[in-house]
Amino acid sequence: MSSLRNCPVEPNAGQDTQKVFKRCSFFLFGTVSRVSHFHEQKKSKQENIYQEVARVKAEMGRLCRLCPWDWTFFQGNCYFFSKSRRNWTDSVTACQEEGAQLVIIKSAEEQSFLQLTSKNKGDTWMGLSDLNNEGTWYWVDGSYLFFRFMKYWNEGEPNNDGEEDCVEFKGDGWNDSRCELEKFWICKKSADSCSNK
Ligand SMILES: [Ca+2]
Ligand SMILES: [Ca+2]
Ligand SMILES: [Ca+2]
Repeated sequence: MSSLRNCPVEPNAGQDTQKVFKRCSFFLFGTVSRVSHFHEQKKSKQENIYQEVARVKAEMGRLCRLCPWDWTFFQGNCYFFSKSRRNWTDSVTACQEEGAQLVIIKSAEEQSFLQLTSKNKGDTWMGLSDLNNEGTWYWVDGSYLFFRFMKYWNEGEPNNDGEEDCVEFKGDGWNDSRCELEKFWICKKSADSCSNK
């Protein structure tokens, strides 16, 4: 078998140059084959990696993000719990700027979830006021407050004490408060649908 030993850099005097050339050709061919086989293996490993990356990318695209990263998903909607405080009107604007609304409550489950979150955090604005007509409560989307939600008022509220036209989560229930006071706020918008992506 050919090896590097049989393939001298300088053929000795008297050696058959043609034989040496033949041996060296075998040796070189063997070496080139091994190197090329190594490169093939490397290439195929690389291709596998590329394929895997493409597969993971496709999978990530398929998994749909329901809410923006700092929003909370709950029963088909996304909620933003502010970290700072604003007055009621500025809270309405802050939510609009996010393509959302100062929160409008539609169900008992949602009410419990938001009330508890606010209780742990501090007084928090919702999208309900009687700014347009004293004593008549409207949500920011123009819908009126259903009778079944009246039970969420704290005892003795709403009392319009010193002109209170905006509603907050306070303790275990709702309170009408002065709109110019700065409080936390909650925005709400529909979650994205995975089927659209
Ligand atoms: Ca009023
Ligand atoms: Ca009022
Ligand atoms: Ca009050």
